[in-house]
Amino acid sequence: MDLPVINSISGEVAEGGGCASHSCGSTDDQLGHLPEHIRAKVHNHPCYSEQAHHYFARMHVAVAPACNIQCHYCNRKYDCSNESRPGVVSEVLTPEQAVKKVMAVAANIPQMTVLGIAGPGDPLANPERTFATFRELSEKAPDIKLCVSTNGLALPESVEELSKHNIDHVTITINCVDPDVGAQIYPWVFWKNKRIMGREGAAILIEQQQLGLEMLTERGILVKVNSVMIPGVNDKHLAEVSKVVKSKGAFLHNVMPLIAEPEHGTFYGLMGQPSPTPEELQELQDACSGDMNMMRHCRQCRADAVGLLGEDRGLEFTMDKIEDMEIDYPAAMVKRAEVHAQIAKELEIKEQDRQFQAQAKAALAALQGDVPLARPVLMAVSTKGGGVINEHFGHAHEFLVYEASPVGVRFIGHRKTTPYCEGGSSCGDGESALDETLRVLKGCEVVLSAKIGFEPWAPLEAAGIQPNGEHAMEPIEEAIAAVYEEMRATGKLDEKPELQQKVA
Ligand code: CLF
Ligand code: SF4
Repeated sequence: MDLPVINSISGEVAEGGGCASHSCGSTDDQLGHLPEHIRAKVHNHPCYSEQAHHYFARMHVAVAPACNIQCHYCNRKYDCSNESRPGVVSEVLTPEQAVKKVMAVAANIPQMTVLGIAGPGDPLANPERTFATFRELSEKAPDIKLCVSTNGLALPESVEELSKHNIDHVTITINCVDPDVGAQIYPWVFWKNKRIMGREGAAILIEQQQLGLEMLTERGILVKVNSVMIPGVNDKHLAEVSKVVKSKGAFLHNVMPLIAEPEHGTFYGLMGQPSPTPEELQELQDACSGDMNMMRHCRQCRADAVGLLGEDRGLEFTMDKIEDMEIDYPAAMVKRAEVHAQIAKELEIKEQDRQFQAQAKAALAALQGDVPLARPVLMAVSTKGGGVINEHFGHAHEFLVYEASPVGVRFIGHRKTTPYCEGGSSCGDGESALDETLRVLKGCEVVLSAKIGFEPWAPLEAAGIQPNGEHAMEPIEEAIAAVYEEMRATGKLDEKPELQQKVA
């Protein structure tokens, strides 16, 4: 039995990979429900399409140092936590340096399709630097999508300028639509040359965010809303936020976990504000998904991130290395177009294959009657990208978690870990790294990797997680569906996952 893949953008079950009920001819099964002009905007944007993030990369340039508000999860020493992990610092670039860096990366990583400005402060609180970068890039590298992430305070006054530079993707961090909740998140905002404190400041911020959102959607600009889930502060409120932003035309909602550690020196970190658990985050994302398309693959990347989501190739492109690079961008554009066409073809073949298998499954089900209901199973996968299982268990910095059930395979989220072994046979602190991996895989019953060494095998089994290296280089969803079917056929779905409960 091949399972359908559930649309992680719409939440709908997409038979045969999404296109069975739409004559879309799409190369991206998850985007099949979207109109053609929207699909053209998101099919190769790694944040706006879960499917795209396996193939296409993004980069950020840190050109925007100043900020016009204060968030309780932010320490000014670090990057803007609205779009990145707190506790990382990016080197601030001039617009000229940033343009050079973007062109160098685009020439060397043809899969890089999107340039985002996301900090280290707020891009729209630094309009000259941000727009100088966008202006020059839209002229010199017209094949790169431009993207910006903002707290929204200066958004309404920037919408006209954003439209001029052909910016199709804007992220607004909206943590609340109620000033009483906002007063617990934002101690002040800087508005019309004055610092406005507490509830009054939060009310101004909310008003500007909502106005900016409406102005952008009126112009057809795709808006993603980021919200930081802060347990006890806005966790009960974010479903309402989802409803409101959806009603105003937001395309996607990304609920991210608060990261608050004392060593980051943030207000929340120092006062011991708890972060949500993966289960709490998933529960909220599921609750919001009834009203909104949810993003679940965000990596909270840094303001100078380079590469596929989840990887950071920034060290290959430091300014001293870039200074020595000769870049022939017209030639690079030809190469980039070839690579993009190649990926599109690969996706199309995968899509046809999925559709074929789904049709075969539907025909079989019609002959056999209804498939009996079985319990859902969480499975973890290690991948380096490309939508296939191609990472060794011991090298994985993160695992992607999927849920397989009788209605399909759906992406749940990612969980970071310390690689059990960076390679070779001498894994100095491999033991504790394995403990960490066992902890982060809590709730998963299977882990699929390109290869799993002998040593972690027994501890994984003892923790109730079945290691599986039989699907190396296979497409992720297909492999998961095959394992789930095998579990069903061998009666494993009738058993309770008792060992998992022991680990928990
Ligand atoms: Fe960057 Fe943000 Fe654009 Fe993406 S990131 S500005 S929309 S190109 Fe993406 Fe990174 Fe999550 Fe942001 S994974 S932090 S959502
Ligand atoms: Fe920090 Fe970003 Fe908030 Fe500004 S908007 S205070 S940089 S997290």
